[in-house]
Amino acid sequence: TALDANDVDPEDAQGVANTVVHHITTSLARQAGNMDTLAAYQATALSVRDQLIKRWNETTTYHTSRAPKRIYYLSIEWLIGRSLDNAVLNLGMRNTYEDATRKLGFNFEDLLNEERDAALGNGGLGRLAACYIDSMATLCLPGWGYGLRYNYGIFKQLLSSTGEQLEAPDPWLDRENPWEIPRLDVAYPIRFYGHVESVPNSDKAVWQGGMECLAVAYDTPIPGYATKNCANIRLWSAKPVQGFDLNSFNAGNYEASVQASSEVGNITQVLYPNDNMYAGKLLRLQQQYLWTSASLQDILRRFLKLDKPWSQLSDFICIQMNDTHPTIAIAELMRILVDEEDVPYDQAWKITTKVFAYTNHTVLPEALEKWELSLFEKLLPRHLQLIYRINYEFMGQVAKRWPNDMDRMRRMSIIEEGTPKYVRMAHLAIVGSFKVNGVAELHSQLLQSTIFRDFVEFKGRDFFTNVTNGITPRRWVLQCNPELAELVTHTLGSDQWLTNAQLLRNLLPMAEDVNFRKAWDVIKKNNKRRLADVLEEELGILVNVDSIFACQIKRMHEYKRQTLNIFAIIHRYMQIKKATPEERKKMQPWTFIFAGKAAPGYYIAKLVIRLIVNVGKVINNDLDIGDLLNVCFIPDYSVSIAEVLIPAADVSVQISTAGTEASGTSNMKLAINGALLLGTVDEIAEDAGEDQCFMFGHLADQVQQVRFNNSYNPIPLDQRSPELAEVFKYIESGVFGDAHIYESLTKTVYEHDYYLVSNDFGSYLAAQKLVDDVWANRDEWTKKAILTAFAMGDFSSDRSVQDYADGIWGVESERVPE
Ligand code: DL6
Repeated sequence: TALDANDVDPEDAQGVANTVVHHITTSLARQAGNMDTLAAYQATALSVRDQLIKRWNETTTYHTSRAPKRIYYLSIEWLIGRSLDNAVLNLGMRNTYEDATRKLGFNFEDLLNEERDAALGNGGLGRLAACYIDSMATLCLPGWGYGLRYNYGIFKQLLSSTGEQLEAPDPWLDRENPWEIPRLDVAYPIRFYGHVESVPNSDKAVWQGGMECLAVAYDTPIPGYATKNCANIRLWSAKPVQGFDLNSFNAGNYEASVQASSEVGNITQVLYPNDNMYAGKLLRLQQQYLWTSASLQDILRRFLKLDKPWSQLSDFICIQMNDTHPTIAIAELMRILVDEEDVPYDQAWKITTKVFAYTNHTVLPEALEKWELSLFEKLLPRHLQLIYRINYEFMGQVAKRWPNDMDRMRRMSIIEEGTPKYVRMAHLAIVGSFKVNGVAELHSQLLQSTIFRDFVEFKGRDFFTNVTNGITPRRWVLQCNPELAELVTHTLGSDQWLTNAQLLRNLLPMAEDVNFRKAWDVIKKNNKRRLADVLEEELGILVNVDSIFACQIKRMHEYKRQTLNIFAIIHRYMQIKKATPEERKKMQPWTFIFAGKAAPGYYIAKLVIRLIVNVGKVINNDLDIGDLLNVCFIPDYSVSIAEVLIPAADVSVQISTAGTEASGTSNMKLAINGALLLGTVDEIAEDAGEDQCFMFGHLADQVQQVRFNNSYNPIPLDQRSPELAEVFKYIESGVFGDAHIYESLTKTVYEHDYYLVSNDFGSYLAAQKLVDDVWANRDEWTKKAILTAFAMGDFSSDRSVQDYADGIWGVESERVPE
């Protein structure tokens, strides 16, 4: 009987079943005849994990022997979701595991549902990292991800009976996590606070005292698709250096004896639940430093084994910073080189600035990280000294280039003057990197013409670049929409599109093929039924599967304008109520689906959820309107929920104020699954063709002027948008509950309307009307959906990651031999 992963034939279901039974009796210490679905899931996961570890070891050995340049992707968030289905698909063992678990009396789908999501992220940024590591493994790039092992991921979102968001903890590690490998022997010391003593006649200093703790490694192997290569995400957990203080314990003071340990444990306790909004909390800076310092120590330890001089560091290492969260790594590398490795300051700076590259994910000012200087100095005194020196040299260069331009110096400085003073992390990231990129064409252009304009003049245009985001077609088609994947593979005659998504373009002519369209419609309908069942079971809402499923699934944020959508829904409801039976017959049925979390402290975003839920209650219970309109808010949005929602969508609602959404990746997932884009400016509209999309609203270069007018030359709402004024009156009449509740929300629009909700309302309604018209001709609709989906090849994360590898990282594929 084969029990060792090395001996299992990937197609031998019985052999695989034996490995599962082996884990039930040994790892889980249970009777094989007495296991529930949870135990069966756990044993199956452990069996799959054996396969991953085998590949992980082979990859590590191979890469060590080849000593290639490596890429390290530093991301404070990793929104991985579930791993079992993805792993068996990437290993090419999905069918074998399905058969094996059937032999043991289980339905594989049931096992999949036992898994908890690894929800170590807020939204787009963390999910992007997860897609990128999948692509790095699939492209066989020698690379690892580094992050934090939060004991609690993003909070669970509950809804009160009045529609308010409530937050509960997400104790995802309460059950054993079969996907991680604890590396208790890989632990690095981390210091906080303390004081600095300078070393005379040298750049060096000695940082000592304060609080010391350990960062301990936990590895999550990430298998590539159709390759033996397996990447790794190394997550750090904070541990006290000593379990407890024995002296206090012996003196009978138990509380004091464990105090240090609980303080340290707090550092990696919980993920900050803020998306596109920075928190400014000491604990967050502790997280950032623990993570980046441990990662750097780990990276440099591997480099030192190569026995190369420091001057060659950038020949072997590239570090990609996913947003500014890891920027302190720049100062940390300087500290290690100067203070610990005796490298002179100037040389250390040359080495450091060839290693780091920085990706910016937002132009929103409220999301740009800046640390209060006094807090920074207290926690990381040596790093602040180094940042002062970096800034001093940098300001010198600016002054040389633009003498007496104090205003420019003030704008560009890493230190923001004022009371209080701040350390601007984006400025440090730019000054310390060799390349900076935005995440979509428009976003990268806006970065260069707005927040980083001075830096473009200083560094030159080539320093800034664009790498458009992407999503993995393995999880976002093969795994979540197996019927569509099968249709594509069958029609193309091969599954190579899964690693070369550009091949999808070859299917564009199928839009004209009536049989293909029929097959397409059947799949969409099946996916819609699957979602409708969930809506009925979970929310008790019966929806019409022949209605237009319009999905807006993303974090709740004013700039994303869920407001525009819910106000337009109310408008539609009012129109239906007014319509005669004859007019109603001509109307198209819609089901609007929302999902997304609001940051716990974001009052307005939470109010929008409340409005959506309460509007839904009224509309869904109004028998008079039949099934012309439904509104669903699915609580606790997660990667797993997205996997059910996305294949079922007809319309992808992407209606952020133009220029505010850096890239938006839900749109890519929705489009590749055949949802038509209803939105403001978006790069994917270029590939899909604007004719396939429903675009509306002011453009990015008009926004500033409109904003200015809204604030300084305001005209009353009933003139700006009579339709919206009517909607507000309706809300104020109390139809959706006590009108006072929503006053602060409507006030944001009545007054300065920073996000142009009123200015874009009319054109949004007009765009929905166009959707209605096309839906009336179902054949045309299906053609557009097919043309959209198969034009999405460019938005594969394989393309994005290859762009990074070629244009920024300078790393090459190192495929483990078969
Ligand atoms: O690049 C990934 C993702 C984009 O798709 C979204 O458009 C953007 O809003 C998001 N940005 C952030 C910024 N966060 N911080 N800090 O999450 O990045």
